[in-house]
Amino acid sequence: SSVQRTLVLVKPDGVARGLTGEVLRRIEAKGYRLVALELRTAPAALLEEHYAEHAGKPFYAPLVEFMGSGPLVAAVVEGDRVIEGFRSLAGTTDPTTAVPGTIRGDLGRDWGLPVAQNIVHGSDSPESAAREIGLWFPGV
Ligand code: DAT
Ligand code: MG
Repeated sequence: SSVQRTLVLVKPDGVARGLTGEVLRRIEAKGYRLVALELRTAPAALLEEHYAEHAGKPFYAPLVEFMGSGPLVAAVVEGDRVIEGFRSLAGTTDPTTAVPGTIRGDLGRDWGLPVAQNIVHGSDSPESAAREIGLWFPGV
């Protein structure tokens, strides 16, 4: 079977703008299932680990700071090819050029470098999903 799990984050900008429900609505409307869901303010150590692949890049420190700037919503989402499928729902990284119809394309605003604000995170591969779910939801 091609049922997978992915880690989704509604980032602090999405939560602050009241878009949590809209993001979850799109996930559920697509037919994906929520397996775990939690509102929390993430400590820097968790965020540094989550974004370890970007350590050393110019946007790394501002990204970690932004992600810890307020509550976010962390979720484990399950479904057929959901890793690829949620990335498709989310749209590309830059909200200005993300295709309309996607979360970032419809709802994202230009992020004003160096602080990146594009509403959602989704794991980018089965290996990332396993690693990230282990970090955010050790019991799941
Ligand atoms: P994605 O979130 O689409 O997987 P990513 O993993 O390459 O993108 O980067 C993680 C986050 O870092 C991304 O959501 C926004 C921010 N970011 C990425 N590239 C950036 C850049 N060139 N300038 C500013 N922020 C950036
Ligand atoms: Mg990524």
